[in-house]
Amino acid sequence: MEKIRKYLAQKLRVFDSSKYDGQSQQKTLRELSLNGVVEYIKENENLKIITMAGAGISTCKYLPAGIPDFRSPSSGLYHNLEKYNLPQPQAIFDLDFFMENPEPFFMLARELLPEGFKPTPCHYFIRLLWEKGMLLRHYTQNIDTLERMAGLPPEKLVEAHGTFHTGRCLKCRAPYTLPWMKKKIIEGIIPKCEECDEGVVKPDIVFFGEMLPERFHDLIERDFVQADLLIIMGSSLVVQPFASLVDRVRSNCPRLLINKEKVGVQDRLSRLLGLRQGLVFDTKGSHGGRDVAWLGDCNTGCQLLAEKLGWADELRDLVKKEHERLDAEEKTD
Ligand code: CNA
Repeated sequence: MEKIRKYLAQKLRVFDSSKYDGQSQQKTLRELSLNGVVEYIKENENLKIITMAGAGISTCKYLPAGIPDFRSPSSGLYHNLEKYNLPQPQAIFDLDFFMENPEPFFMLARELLPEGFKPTPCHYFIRLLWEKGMLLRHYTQNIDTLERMAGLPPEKLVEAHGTFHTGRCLKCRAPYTLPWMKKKIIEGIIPKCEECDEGVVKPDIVFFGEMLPERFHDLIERDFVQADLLIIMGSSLVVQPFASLVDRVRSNCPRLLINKEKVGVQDRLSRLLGLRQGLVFDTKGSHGGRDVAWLGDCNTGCQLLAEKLGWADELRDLVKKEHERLDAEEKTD
C-alpha cells in the first residue's frame, strides 16, 4: 500500500509530506483544543505560522466588511445569482463567458466592493501575527483587498485567486487601479480601456480557465514545509488547489480551523489511497492528533484567541485606530 501511495503521489504530483517528516524536531499539541493551540504558541519561540483564509473572514455582519461568501446557504452569492440569468453559477467567473457578456460579473462586483467596507478583527489578528514576527505568510482566496487594507505587507501576502487591487485591459493589457475600476463599477458602467478604446478592463482576479499567479506556486513550495502552525479561517476548503494546501505542512504540524462548520476533512477514497489527507478531527487512540476545530464566527474566534494569548487590548486598539484612519481617509477622498 505504501508503494502505491508513493507512486500515485509522484504520478499525480500530490504533495507527499512524509518526505519532510524526519527533518523537524517539532513539538506537538498537548491538548487538542484552542487552549492547546494557545499553549503551543506561548511555549514555542520563533514560531512560523501560516494563515489560510476564505470568504468567511469578510462576511462579518456587525462591522462594515459584510461581503457575502459563495456557499453559505441563503446568504451566499451562489444562492443569489438567479437575477443574472447565467447558464450555471460558475459562469460568472468564467473567462469565455466574461468575454461574451461581462455585465453579470460587473453587477456582482458591485456587491463585492461595497462603499465604506473595512477589514474585520480577523484581518487585524493576522496583522498582529505579522507584527509579532510570527507570520510566515498569509494565503488568501479572497479578492476583496481587505488584507492589504488591514496593513499586511505585500511580501507576507499571497492572493491565490488574484485581486481587485489592479486590473488590465483584455485587449491591449493597459493596467488600471482599483479606485479607477471601482468608480465605474459602482456607477454601473462596464469599465472600458481608455488607451485602446476597445477592450474591457478586467480586475486581476483569477477566472476559471486562467492560471493561478506564479507567486502562489513558487511560495507554496518554500513555505509549507517550514510552517510550525497552520491556521485556516472562513473557507469551505472546496476550491482546488487551495484546499489541498492543508496537506503540504509536515505531518506533525498542528492545524487550527476557525470556521462556522467543519470543513476539509479527508474523504474515504483519498484516505484509502493515502492521497489527500485533509483535516482529521476527533482523533482518538493511535493517531497522534494535531487538528483542532473551533466552530463559530471568525471574528469571535480570533478575538478569543487574542484574549487567551494576552493580546485582546492590542487587537481592540488596532481595530479602533485603523478604522478611524480609514474613516478619515474616506472623508478626504
Ligand atoms: P465559500 O466556499 O463561500 O466558504 C466560506 C466558508 O466560510 C464556509 O465554510 C462558511 O461556513 C464559512 N463562513 C462564512 N461566514 C463565516 C464567519 N463569519 N465566520 C466563520 N466562518 C464563516 O468561500 P471560500 O473562500 O472557501 O471559496 C473560495 C472562493 C470564494 C474564492 O475563489 C474566492 O475568491 C471567493 N469569494 C471571495 C470573496 C471575497 O473576496 N470576500 C467573497 C465571495 C467569494
